[in-house]
Amino acid sequence: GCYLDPEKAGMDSDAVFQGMTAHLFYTLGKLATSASPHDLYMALSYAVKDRLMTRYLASQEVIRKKPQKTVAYLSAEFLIGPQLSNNLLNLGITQEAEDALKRFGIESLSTILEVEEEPGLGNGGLGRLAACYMESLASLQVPAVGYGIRYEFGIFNQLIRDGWQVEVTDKWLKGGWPWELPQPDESCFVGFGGRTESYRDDKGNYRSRWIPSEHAIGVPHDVPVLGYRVNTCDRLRLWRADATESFDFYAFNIGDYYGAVEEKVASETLSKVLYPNDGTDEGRRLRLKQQHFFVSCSLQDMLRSLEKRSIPITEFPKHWTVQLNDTHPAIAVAELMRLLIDQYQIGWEKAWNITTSSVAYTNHTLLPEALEKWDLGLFNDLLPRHLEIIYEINWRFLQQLRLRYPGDDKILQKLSIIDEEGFKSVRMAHLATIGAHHINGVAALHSDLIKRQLMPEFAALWPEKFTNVTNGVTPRRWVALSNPSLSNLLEEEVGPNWITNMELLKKLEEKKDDNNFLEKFEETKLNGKRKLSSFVHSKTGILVDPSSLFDVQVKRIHQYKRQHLNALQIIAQYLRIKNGTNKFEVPRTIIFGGKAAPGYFMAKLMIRFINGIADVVNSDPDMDGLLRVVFLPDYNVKLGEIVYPATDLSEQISTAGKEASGTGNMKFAMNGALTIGTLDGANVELRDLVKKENFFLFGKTESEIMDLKNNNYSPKTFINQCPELKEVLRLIEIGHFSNGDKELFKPLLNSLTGHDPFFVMADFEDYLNKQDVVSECWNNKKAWNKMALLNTARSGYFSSDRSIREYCESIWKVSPMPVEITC
Ligand code: 26M
Repeated sequence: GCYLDPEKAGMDSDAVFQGMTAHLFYTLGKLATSASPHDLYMALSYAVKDRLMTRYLASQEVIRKKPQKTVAYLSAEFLIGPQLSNNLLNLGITQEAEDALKRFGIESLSTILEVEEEPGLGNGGLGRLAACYMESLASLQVPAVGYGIRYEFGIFNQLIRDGWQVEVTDKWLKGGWPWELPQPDESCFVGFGGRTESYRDDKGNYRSRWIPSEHAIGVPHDVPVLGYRVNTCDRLRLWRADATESFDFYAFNIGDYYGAVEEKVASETLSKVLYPNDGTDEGRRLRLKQQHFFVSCSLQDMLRSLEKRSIPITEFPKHWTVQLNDTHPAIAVAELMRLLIDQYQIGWEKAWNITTSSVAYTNHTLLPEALEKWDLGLFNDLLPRHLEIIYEINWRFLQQLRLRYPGDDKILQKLSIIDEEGFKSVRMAHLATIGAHHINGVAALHSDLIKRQLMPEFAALWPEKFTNVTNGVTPRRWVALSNPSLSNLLEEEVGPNWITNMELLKKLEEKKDDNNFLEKFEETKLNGKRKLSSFVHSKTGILVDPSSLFDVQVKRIHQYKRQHLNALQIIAQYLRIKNGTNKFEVPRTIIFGGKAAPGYFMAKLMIRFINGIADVVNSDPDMDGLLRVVFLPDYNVKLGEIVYPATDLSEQISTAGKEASGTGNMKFAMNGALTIGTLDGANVELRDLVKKENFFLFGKTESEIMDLKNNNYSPKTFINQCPELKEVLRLIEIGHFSNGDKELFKPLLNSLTGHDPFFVMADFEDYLNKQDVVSECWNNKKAWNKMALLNTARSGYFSSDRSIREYCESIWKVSPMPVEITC
């Protein structure tokens, strides 16, 4: 029963042209003669979506007919980026689309790709990881559903005004978004608030019943996720919150029309906006509502899929494996228990068995301020039945602990789901750890620190639960799509299969001393740098030289990521040039990009600081040809695609032990950038893979940082030992980068010279010295190119295909299931 109209399914340029023409006319109501680039973008996207449908429906049928375990990836964020280019690539019709566009008078596909709005449904690393994982799941032909929230407003757009960040609402849906399929017939009903009641069932057992005071409806909006050159097309199911009509009838009847409309508006705000916090938990009520909303819809959806196929609910773990992307969806543990016990009348033991054999949890952070806790009062208010269930889970867990550690109340307090100190709260990481069969960190060092520092007692209790899956990124988007010039060279050299088997790039090692090849490799980089240079000029008016060393730090702005360490180093270089003491005449362009959480004052001040330095440096003729500083506004996926291929030096300079993994580091290395970095997150593994002589290491190790912390770390000691650092700090203090304003950067200076919580002062000198080594290397272009090539050749391990294979084998126990198209 599948539909194969050539205009909808044909893969040649003629069919694509016909498809576009039909969509322009019938879907968009436009004549080809008056179509704007946006119209053509829409028409091409609809034509591409038609071609996804055959594969999408065939994939859903395969799962329905030959039931096998499906991965449910639960994430509050999916930062999927632009869709058109990726779908063209995975379908294999990029050239055909280009040819079709020519017939509409469009010379280059990129003019059409540029008008696509990207859905910013994530903050940064965690959301982007979820998107890479969906793409790899489909490419590996694994049945999977991504479950999340269809925020009406994604991460804010960032403007820079007078050097400060200004946030602007992201209205990504305004021009229409062609990639989603609303499925209102599969909507779900979700309750909030109210109270519980106990009653006796037919068998005389006491049970609890939840009577919510509010409801919302979740309407699924499905985004097809096609794998690379395969028929598997998985589903990203994003829930939009809608108002409930029926429950307001009472209010309507007694005449409270406006009251009823108010509740309607309130439930629609549920999926209104993404919280832009990335790393700090604010404990907001609406955020918990969002989490419960999408988790409840998703679990109901999974249970319903069993019912539809008449599979007993007790077989849930055979059909679904549920992965929690951080604790944001951790309420799933309680919600699945509630659904099994209250809706399906399954007993506690059996329900707990089902829950713990299907749920697994990925931790993404050790930072205490990022660990989610919910005030007990707030939690009880919003989810009273869930709190009862959590108490029961906790009581049984604590009983187990009492047996193992008789009389040790300390350990009970420490591991309890309920934090009894100060304001009582629910610790979501504990709930997730107790309810999951596996808990994994996202890089070797991070997973090790989870066991040693974050949850040593849990790890001792359940050593077999704790594991590592090092993050990865998809080579389709981050090399093939974003870096066509490098991709062509790779294909010439190792054949086309590197795109799905990145380990093939190892073959490039043979070319490491081949001058001719190294020059070609360098040329691909230069192409990327030319592209970025013209982008920088168009967005900031700054002229940068594509032959200079492009030194880049793009990521969310955070103190632990230490953009200010980079900034201080720039000032030191500036001073050296001013004093005539700079050793290496290496022209550098230092580029920053990233958003600060709107309520994170220090991060916003760091942006202002970088822009203050940029103003001074870029307007000083002494810096011409030697130093340029650029803050690129509004860093996002689209901009990342321009930045990674254009980078010579990747800055991965977080305080050791703080960055769980990092994934930008991997994208840079694949694209032939060298890394200057600390032994943090996945940098550790990156350095091992590319070999230490091809990585610029600096800074204290995690254990050295711990020692400093335990021995009353004093930044002053380090400042006093380093005259250059003193000079740098003095220059800031006198207002050199703030037009004489001595107050502006005081909070930053005070933090660095006072407590210096992220050990910037401790690592400064080593960092500065390592930057000299970088410059020295740059002066030997052949040696540099060789190192860069070895980075590309040895970074195959960081393909998300490898990560997903590991999840499939060791955590999910699922295998690929090819999809055939039979019509
Ligand atoms: C929490 C509460 C309220 C609102 C927002 C949040 C929140 C949102 C996103 C907290 C953290 C969020 O993301 C954290 C994150 O992106 N972590 C990063 O995950 C990457 C993928 O594993 C790692 O590579 C990074 O090292 C890690 O910082």
